[in-house]
Amino acid sequence: MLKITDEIGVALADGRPVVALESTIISHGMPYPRNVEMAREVEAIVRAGGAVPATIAILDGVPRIGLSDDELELLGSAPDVTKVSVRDLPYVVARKLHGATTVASTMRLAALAGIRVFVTGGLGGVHRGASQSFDISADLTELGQTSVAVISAGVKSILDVGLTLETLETLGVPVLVNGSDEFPSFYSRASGFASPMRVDGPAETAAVLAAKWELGLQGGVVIANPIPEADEIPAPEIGAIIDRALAAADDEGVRGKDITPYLLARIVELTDGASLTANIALVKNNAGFGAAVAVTLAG
Ligand code: PSU
Ligand code: MN
Repeated sequence: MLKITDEIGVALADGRPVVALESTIISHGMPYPRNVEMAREVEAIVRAGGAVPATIAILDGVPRIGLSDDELELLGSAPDVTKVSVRDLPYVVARKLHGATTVASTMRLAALAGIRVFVTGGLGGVHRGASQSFDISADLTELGQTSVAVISAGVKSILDVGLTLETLETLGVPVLVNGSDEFPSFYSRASGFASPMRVDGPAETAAVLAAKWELGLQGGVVIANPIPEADEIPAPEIGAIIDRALAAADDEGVRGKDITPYLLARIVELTDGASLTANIALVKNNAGFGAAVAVTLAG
């Protein structure tokens, strides 16, 4: 039921490095047209790093591994693209809809295709106030069971960073931080939480992935790659904005799967676009690192 491009199919058959990329970040994470520019740039960075990019989405109900430029444009601009987590996959396939895949569903489709390294911007996690709302992203359950490594810039403080790290521990998911003793919070390098496990560079990272999977341990690995210093928004500054965005979401009664896209768009507005610039910079940074991890793992 998967449609894999010839280029990716051949690379996988030859054991060459392939890097999965998600599409919710394109359709629901950033405004048009910068979302499409970002998607193309990230693919180019993965290629320059010696790996084949595999952007994953669902088009007309068909799960697709690898997209053309026109298809990226469609995902970034069409109004009728559903945000698809794992629970949404069967409905979108049966109804032949367009779907943008989250971290959870991208991991699952990547694993079905045989791809082990996946680059994105931010992970879903335990939302603030989850003790009342029960809002915990399916990204975490997927990390507990599907053997794909996910490179992100950590967890944004629209989430409860501490509870997200606790949940990942419960699920048996290693959380590595590249080159830092502190777990990063997406827009900034600081979060107030120590790195659960520190690695320095792609070789040390790939060694942990190989060890996990050679031990027969099922499930994913979180690799947090802090935003470069030059691009970061200091934690107190973005923290105040996030609090305002959360209050606005509350006032408007935004809930469930709409909450993350709503908050991201609101934060872009409240920062006059500075959060979007930081978001794009960190995804590009992750693409270079992810390609290096995939190349090391394949070699
Ligand atoms: N964080 C971002 N940008 C995003 C997302 C999270 O900075 O685009 C998306 C990812 O696709 C992630 C999803 O998997 O939101 C989580 O949504 P939910 O909490 O509904 O599972
Ligand atoms: Mn949720």
